[in-house]
Amino acid sequence: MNQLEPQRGKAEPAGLDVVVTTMASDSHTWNLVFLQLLLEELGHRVTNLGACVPDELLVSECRRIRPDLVVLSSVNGHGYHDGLRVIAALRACPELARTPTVIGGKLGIAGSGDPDRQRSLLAAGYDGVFEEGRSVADFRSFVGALPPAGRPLPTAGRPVPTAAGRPLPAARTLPAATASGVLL
Ligand code: B12
Repeated sequence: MNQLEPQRGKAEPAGLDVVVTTMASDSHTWNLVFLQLLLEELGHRVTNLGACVPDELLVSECRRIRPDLVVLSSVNGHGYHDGLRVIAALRACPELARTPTVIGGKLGIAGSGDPDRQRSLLAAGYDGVFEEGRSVADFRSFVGALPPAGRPLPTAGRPVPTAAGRPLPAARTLPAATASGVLL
């Protein structure tokens, strides 16, 4: 192998370009390392934005990279509120309005699996919410069902929930995640 060639682990040409990040308030990093390793092991290319990412930087990096998937992780208990703010900013960008975007971790301070919390995150524009428990298995299934990089999302299937006031992207469909990954 040419030593100057970029090293991409087990990434395959058909693998997805994924942005992994947390949000402005959260300084935890091992969750991000875990997600990066998991996605790379699945053959995807990961840009890990690291901890305490300001909203403006998160949005500008996603606009620059134009990823196939954005994965937000938060464990400090502010994830729900940070997540609502960030998804509004991402979905407000026309080029990110259809990008599959999920959130997961410990999103509140009263344990995981609050169905109201998951519902409102989905309604705000997330395509999947993965809170602890079986979340990693469900997340793997979700990622595995996404179309390969460069292929358009399928036109048949489940429409993505949208935030009030956010236009429904044309023919926008995604794989239905299961259990904690909920697309209701
Ligand atoms: C290490 C640690 C820290 C370190 C972080 C160092 C670092 N470089 O990361 C330090 C000391 C800095 C820290 C600070 C704080 N921490 Co802290 N910290 C922890 C601790 C002990 C371990 C976290 C860890 O690294 N786990 C290892 C990783 C691999 O696991 P994980 O983060 O849980 O992620 C897993 C899942 O959640 C899931 N996951 C996560 N994200 C996503 C996303 C998707 C899409 C999917 C599918 C899955 C997924 O996958 C991972 C693997 O299973 C936890 C307690 C615990 N045992 O979890 C508390 C904990 C996360 N911290 C907590 C708190 C409150 C804080 C502070 C607010 C404390 C304070 N008052 O200052 C600050 C936060 C500061 C901030 N601005 O964010 C709370 C959060 C409470 C909550 N959510 O209910 C916890 C849970 C401790 C507790 N029981 O109260 N912390």
